Amino acid sequence: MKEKIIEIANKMGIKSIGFTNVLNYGYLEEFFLKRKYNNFDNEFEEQDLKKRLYVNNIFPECKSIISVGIPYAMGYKKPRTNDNGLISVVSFGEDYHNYIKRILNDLVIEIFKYNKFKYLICVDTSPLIDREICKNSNIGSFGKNSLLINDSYGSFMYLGYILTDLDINAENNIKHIDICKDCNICINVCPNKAILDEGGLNTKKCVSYLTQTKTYIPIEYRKNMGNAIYGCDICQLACPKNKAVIEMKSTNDYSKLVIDIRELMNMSNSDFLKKYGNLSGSWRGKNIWKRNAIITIGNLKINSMFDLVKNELNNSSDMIKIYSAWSLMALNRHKTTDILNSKLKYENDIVKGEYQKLLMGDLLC
Ligand code: B12
Repeated sequence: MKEKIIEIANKMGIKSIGFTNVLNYGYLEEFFLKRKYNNFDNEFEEQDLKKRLYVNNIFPECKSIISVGIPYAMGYKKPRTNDNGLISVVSFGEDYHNYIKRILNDLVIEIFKYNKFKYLICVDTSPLIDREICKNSNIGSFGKNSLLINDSYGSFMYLGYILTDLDINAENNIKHIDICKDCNICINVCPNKAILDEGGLNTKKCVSYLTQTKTYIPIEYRKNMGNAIYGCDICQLACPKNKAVIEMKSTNDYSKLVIDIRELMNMSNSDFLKKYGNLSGSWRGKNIWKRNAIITIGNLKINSMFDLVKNELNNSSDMIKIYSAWSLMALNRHKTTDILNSKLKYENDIVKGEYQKLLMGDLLC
């Protein structure tokens, strides 16, 4: 069955395919508890460890897993822009959740011609640990930046897998192979120092996380977000294992990753959905992109947008007000001091507290 599935997948153009029978990930429990204790985890992860570590809690009939790595970012060069935002190449083109699910669905249909089975397709949104499952399926090895990397695609591969009730005898590649050795490039380039010296991530510092979270972004992290509107590619672009992929020839127009922030600032929710709703990076909604645009304006010192941001001090959202005040301070401290002082008496305690912090000079930008 295994050889037949590989043959079918290769015929469909899927080159990175592997299998595992490991269904019990209890061996990771200590690692997860330590991460939580160190506050390195985040709100995007399933909190119930039983759902994350035991595949049969998600799909009781599961006996084996068919995993794939699907490449992206071929020929990717970060588009240059001095006065606009940028979204990550992970969000280029069709939402990868739909794209990978379709590929896996087509694979199931093809395998069904030989053998019917029960299955569940997972891409990103399952509580299971995609990278551990795919590592065990021999799709790749972990880099220090915590990404799964292989020789064909570097780390620029989306991961997906099919939980099945098939009896497949897999190799189960549980061991960690150190592919980075003395290389520390990703650790050194990460603007927020989110990558730990020993490998792995303090996810709460990762720029990708900061662009997606709805929680408060500490002032000292904002500067390092640069012009990121969604996601971050810095550790991957610097990784030597990705050199071949980004040097490949491609007709993809990556300038589509540049986001017009002036337009974004004034967009309605429905216009946002029309323009960006089909991108994987739009899942957090317009206001989070808008918050990131406001941070970008401060970081890129786009003085021509001062009045545009100033208007946002009248926004009904505390979040938008707080970041606007910070951005205005970054643009023009003198002018903003007067503006914020005049607003203090109208604001609630949370917003007032933030304005006062900025007025006291607690501004690391
Ligand atoms: C929450 C989440 C995030 C969070 C947290 C990421 C994190 N590192 O924990 C944030 C928002 C920061 C994020 C960012 C990104 N994400 Co994300 N994310 C997820 C999600 C939904 C869960 C991850 C999770 O469970 N984390 C908990 C930790 C413990 O698991 P882990 O990160 O996979 O860690 C494993 C290994 O990396 C390794 N490991 C971790 N630390 C260490 C330390 C050492 C010393 C060693 C040896 C190993 C090791 O062991 C862990 C257990 O197997 C997964 C999908 C899923 N369901 O798994 C996608 C997923 C991990 N994300 C993905 C992508 C593409 C990204 C971004 C590149 C997007 C972008 N351009 O902005 C960045 C990359 C950031 C980075 N350097 O990891 C892909 C990764 C593909 C790949 N080739 O690895 C996934 C698998 C989605 C998918 N199906 O394609 N993501």
